[in-house]
Amino acid sequence: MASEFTAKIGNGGETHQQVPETGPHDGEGHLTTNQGIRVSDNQNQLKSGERGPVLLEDFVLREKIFHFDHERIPERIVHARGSAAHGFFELFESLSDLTKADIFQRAGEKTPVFTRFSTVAGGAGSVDTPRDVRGFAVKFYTKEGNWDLVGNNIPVFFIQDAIKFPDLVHAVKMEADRGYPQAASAHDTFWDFISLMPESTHMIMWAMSDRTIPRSLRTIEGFGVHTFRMVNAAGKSTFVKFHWKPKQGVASTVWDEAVKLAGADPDFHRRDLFEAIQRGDFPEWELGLQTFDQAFADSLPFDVLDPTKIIPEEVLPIRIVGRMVLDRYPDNFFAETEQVAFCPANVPPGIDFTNDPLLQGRLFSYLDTQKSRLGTANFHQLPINAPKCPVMNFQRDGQMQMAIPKGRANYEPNSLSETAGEIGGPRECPMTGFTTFPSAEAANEQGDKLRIRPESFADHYSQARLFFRSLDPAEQAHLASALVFELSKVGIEAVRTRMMSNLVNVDPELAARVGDGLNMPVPKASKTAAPVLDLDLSPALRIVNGPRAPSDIKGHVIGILIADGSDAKAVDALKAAIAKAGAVAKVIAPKIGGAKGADGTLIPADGQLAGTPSVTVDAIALVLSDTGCAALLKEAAAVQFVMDAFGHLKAIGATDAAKPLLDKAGVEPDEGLVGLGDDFIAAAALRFWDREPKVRMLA
Ligand code: HDE
Repeated sequence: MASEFTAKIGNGGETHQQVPETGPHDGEGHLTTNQGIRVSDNQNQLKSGERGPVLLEDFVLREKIFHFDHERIPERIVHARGSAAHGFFELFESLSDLTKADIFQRAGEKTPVFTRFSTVAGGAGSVDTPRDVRGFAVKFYTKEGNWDLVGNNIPVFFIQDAIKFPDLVHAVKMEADRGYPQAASAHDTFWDFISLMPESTHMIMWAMSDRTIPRSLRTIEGFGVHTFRMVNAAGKSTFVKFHWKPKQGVASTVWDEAVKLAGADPDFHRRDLFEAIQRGDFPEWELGLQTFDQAFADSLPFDVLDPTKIIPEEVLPIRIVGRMVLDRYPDNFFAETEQVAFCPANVPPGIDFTNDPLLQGRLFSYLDTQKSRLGTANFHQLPINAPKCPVMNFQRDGQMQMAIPKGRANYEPNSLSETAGEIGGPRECPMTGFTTFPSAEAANEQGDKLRIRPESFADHYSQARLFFRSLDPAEQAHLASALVFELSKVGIEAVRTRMMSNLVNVDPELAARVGDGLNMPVPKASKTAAPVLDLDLSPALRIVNGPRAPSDIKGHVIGILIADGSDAKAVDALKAAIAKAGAVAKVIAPKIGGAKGADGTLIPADGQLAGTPSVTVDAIALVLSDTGCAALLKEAAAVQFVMDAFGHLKAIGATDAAKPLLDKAGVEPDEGLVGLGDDFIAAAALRFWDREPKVRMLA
């Protein structure tokens, strides 16, 4: 039955639909066409007679459909699926010794940012949790123009030279003839390419690690990847690598969980980001720098221009210089998240490039791609892309020009400002304008024109080995199992064998584990272009038992499973304890209307059991009575809820009455199975890695 909505039939703007009885009719609230003409009826098109044909004259209808027909724009060729938020960057200390960039001058100063996270391979409508690298792109709206730090959640890349990028992307995306798989690297063409590209081996170690199945966008690190420069007011250049460190800790899912999340909630990461911001739990990252000079660069066993290499933080510590807080979700997904246009070439004076050949290629690509994606060279005028400082030049016209430049002069030099009443326009400024650092390499006019990869880029395996051997044993097992999974989806046996021959160079034991997982003989090591070195390990690279694993439940989501007969007071007490610890409680019941508590009161639910499986929460509490538990034993979703929480190594808090459900789900007692008191709050922060060998056979 209609309440504030009512159904009307008849002429004169009336309708069969339920429409609000009173809607806004005046002023700002009035519906108009794009020409500003007020619309009298948004329910019925203009017809010749009640049952007659539609009239071509109906400009309200035609404009609406015309605009709808053109709603879609080309999606990004990579990083099509993304989620973003507004926020600010706050500087902790002046970096004037390193850079003249205005954003880094004054401690405590805040600069607005817009940050977009993305997957790489899938289309815009793909799911949030495939195994994939995550983009981490930050637009700083500085007083000296926009600075875009367009990074990833992995500090290295697949290739060393931009000319290989189209091949890499073609290989990982849907196969050319069959159009699948979507958003997955587990297929022939990707591994065919990778197995032929030894330089990608280090990145593959990261890609097969837990880094590519993050729990949340809030729990990923970010990296600028390339070596950049900072240049100070005296013209001194310092090399810099940029890092983002999440205050929420670094956390990932287990593979089975990521797969199930894809079905349970394709928007899991997007929703998590939205909900965290809406509830005021603002995601935060610290900006860290690794800075160094040429002498340090020369002391390293690899080239700092090679984007397949890291500088371990044990070798060069990360200096924390500021923080980024994301505190506002976009008002409109398309206008902001979709239309935002990043470009690594957007740098203010004081930040500069190096000759990293991948970075150099990117400097061209992004501007070019925005033209085809956004359709006009004026995309920089869109609100989300427009700098928050004056933009003045003699560039003119083009499709969708939004600005109305004043004056006669649209060229420079001109002398019009010397004429009374004329506007001559802006002028270059050698003092404050962007100047390129005159590096020796850039000024080298002696060198031949070459298509060549330097010798200093030849070592493709030492850092892959460093990464694998630095991981916690649990993560090593995940990595080996990911390789087995992916290569098991490769139909061409020769590709699997070739890939294993590369893995032998990384670590013969890793290759043996993969060979065993595939039930295939391990081939001889492939030929290497440089000797493989045993570098000092870097435990800082670990997620499991690593320095940045979450230590408390702040920001976590805890699922409380209830059913008829649950103790309402116990539910309330648990919710209060969870809230006090800075986490979020989600009450899950068989029916969305809630469950009837033991005292007859209704316990409201936030999620329905079948639609809120335990993969969507970080830990579970079973607040059940004997009768409630007995009922849930006959509900597969309840059994699966508990089985998955156990299998995904999460903490389980339970009342005694929940024991039959625990038993049916195959839960074996361990440190992660606790009561509902403080133990649970402490346990809920963790994953119980020791449990894993009991629940899954890993490579
Ligand atoms: Fe990108 N990349 N990329 N990329 N990239 C794009 O620009 C490209 C690379 C990264 O949220 C595109 O607007 C080339 C490395 C992110 O909108 C395109 C090369 C890193 C995003 C493009 C690389 C990245 C992009 C596609 C090799 C980590 C998403 C749509 C030379 C440091 C930004 C677009 C957003 C997007 C080209 C390699 C990060 C086609 C040619 C390395 C986070 O211009």
